[in-house]
Amino acid sequence: MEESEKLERIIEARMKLKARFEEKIKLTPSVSDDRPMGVGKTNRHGMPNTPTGQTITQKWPVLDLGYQPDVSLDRWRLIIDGEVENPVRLTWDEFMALPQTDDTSDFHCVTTWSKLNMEWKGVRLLDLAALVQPKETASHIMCYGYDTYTTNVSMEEALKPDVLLVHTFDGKPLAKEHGGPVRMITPQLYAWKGSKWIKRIEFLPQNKLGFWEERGYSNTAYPWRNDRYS
Ligand SMILES: Nc1nc2c(c(=O)[nH]1)N[C@H]1C(S)=C(S)[C@@H](COP(=O)(O)O)O[C@H]1N2
Ligand SMILES: [Mo]
Repeated sequence: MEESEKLERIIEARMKLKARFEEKIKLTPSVSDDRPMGVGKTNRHGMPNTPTGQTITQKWPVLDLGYQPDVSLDRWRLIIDGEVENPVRLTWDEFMALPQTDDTSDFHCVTTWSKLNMEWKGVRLLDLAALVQPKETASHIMCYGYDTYTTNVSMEEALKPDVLLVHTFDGKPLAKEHGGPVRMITPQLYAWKGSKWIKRIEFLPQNKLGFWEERGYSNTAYPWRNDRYS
């Protein structure tokens, strides 16, 4: 298939997915709550920039399972499978040939630090979904990291336009300690929902708990509801 034709297909599938999840996305807490818990100026999503219980930091702390996998670009692969019409196993070059998005967003860690206005570049989860075409039965994704980490996200959260698989932060390749070469970010959920060193995204027909979710952290992780634990 021609590159231009491939892109057109992704754009068409993206529009369809957006329409399919539009109503559900509107009903998510970080879009619909009219009394969000938090303080500070209104952020780009209409929420107070500092969710309740959070403190702004300028530094960027590192959290991991005690192991930072080393993934070279030639060995890097991204598998997207499960409840999809068109499973893929992308190489680095194939990933970088997908539509690229620049976005500025905030990062809220459940351990109470938030870092604001982070400048990212990467591929929207929405565009990856458009590529693989989730079946009607898909309701959640499970993300897997090269370090064995897992975390689950509902489709209506995952398909928001600021959920990205990022490879660039502040104009530079994402550092290994922060999940480089590629990690996911979830600005409207606590940051543990974004897998560092992401390796696989599995579309699921029902919810399933990830690493922290199985250990007492919230399934849903809404910062403006102080939704930290289950
Ligand atoms: N693969 C993987 N992803 C992960 C983690 C991890 O241990 N492994 N930790 C999570 C947690 S708890 C947080 S707060 C953020 C931290 O990202 P940072 O280390 O870049 O600040 O990554 C999340 N993603
Ligand atoms: Mo965290």
